[in-house]
Amino acid sequence: MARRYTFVTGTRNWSSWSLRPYVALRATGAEFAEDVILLRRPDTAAEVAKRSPSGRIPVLTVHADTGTFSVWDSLAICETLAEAHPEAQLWPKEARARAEARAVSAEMHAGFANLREQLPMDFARALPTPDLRPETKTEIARVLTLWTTALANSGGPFLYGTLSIADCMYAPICSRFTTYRIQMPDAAKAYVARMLALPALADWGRAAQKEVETGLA
Ligand SMILES: N[C@@H](CCC(=O)N[C@@H](CS)C(=O)NCC(=O)O)C(=O)O
Repeated sequence: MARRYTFVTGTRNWSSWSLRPYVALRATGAEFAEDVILLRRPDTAAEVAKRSPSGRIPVLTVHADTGTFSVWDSLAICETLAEAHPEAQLWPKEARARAEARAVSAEMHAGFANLREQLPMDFARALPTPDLRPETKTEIARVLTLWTTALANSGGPFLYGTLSIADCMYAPICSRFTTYRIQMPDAAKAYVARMLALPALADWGRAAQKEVETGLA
């Protein structure tokens, strides 16, 4: 069945929740149109409300042969894509790796509140490291342990071998650690470099850079 998508995203420089399913969508190779809503504007909430029942973006609209429907929330969008594109293998093939990939994805989706607040995504900028709270340091350490353990167990190049939803969920963290010059062990540094070199992230970075240069972000 031919499917086409419309992906509703926020300002690329800031919208970390949009980046996650964007990487998954690109991994499917499917064609899609982008609908960009500028964040931090007086009309942002109204524009989002027109497209999202939760009042949050991202949203993926699926134009299927059987009709059109929308799915909101980053992780739900990734799951929908995994189901629609089994050939992309967005979850690892092996049961234990798949279980762990799901656990770390859920951990990212539900947690790391201090890290997210103190190191907001600002994709195209390089900024000084803020004075990190102890809770933020603990969360950074957890991410680094999680990455290095997964990479050591799988042998890489991505967390569970080939690119999976777990990598998509941590893509904005790769950007944040770069923006705020967070110290990392070599294995984590190499992983971040591999992630940022993906065509999807390079394209996102170019769009973010343009937003910064034109005063949109
Ligand atoms: N749990 C949601 C969080 C989505 C979220 O917070 N999105 C932000 C943009 S990154 C948003 O919609 N903000 C609306 C606004 O700023 O008015 C998800 O995983 O998609």
